[in-house]
Amino acid sequence: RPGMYIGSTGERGLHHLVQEIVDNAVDEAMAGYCDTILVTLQADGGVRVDDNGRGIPVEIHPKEGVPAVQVVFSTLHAGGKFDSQAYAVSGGLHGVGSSVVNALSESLTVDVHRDGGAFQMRFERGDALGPIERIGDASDTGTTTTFLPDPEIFEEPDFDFETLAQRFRETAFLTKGLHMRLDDRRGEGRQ
Ligand code: TSJ
Repeated sequence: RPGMYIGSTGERGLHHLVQEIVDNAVDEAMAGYCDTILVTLQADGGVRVDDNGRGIPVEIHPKEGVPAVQVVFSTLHAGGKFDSQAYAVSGGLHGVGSSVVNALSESLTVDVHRDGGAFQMRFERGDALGPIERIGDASDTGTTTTFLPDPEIFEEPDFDFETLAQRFRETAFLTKGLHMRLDDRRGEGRQ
């Protein structure tokens, strides 16, 4: 019942998906570890969100027994709050919806750069395609989430640039030192 979590499966619900993901990066900015968030509307209809924060921890979560990043994307109501100490700053209800976005996405990929490594985990309709993998080295840190909203759930899968841009202007205005950018790559060639 998607509407229970995102309100609707119409245009508002679709835009809500982006905000649920972006809120996690904003939390990282509010904690003082991230100053740039880039959102890209991709040619294939998907959305990519990049931040330059610390990267979601990839080590085994002590309570759950799986990598923290997997908890974030697979557990209802688990967001960036698995370390309540680190997240005392933002509070509120931000960042609890990543698993909802995952379940409502035909595909979702999370890329994490931290501890010198590039890590990746992929999902389809919320199901992990495999364990998190180290796919290379990285000298930077950050988190990237790329997702394609499920066309079987969202009948109108088109994002409105201005709706997103206006929301990001407000978020950037309210978050000291945070830069947000929205790129529209739709219509750039074939998929
Ligand atoms: F970028 C993004 F929007 F796609 C996205 C960023 C999506 C999600 C679901 C999460 C994040 C995200 C989470 N960016 N940064 C973080 N940070 C953490 O999760 C984090 C990092 C380090 C530590 C630590 O204690 O070392 C703790 C946390 C919670």
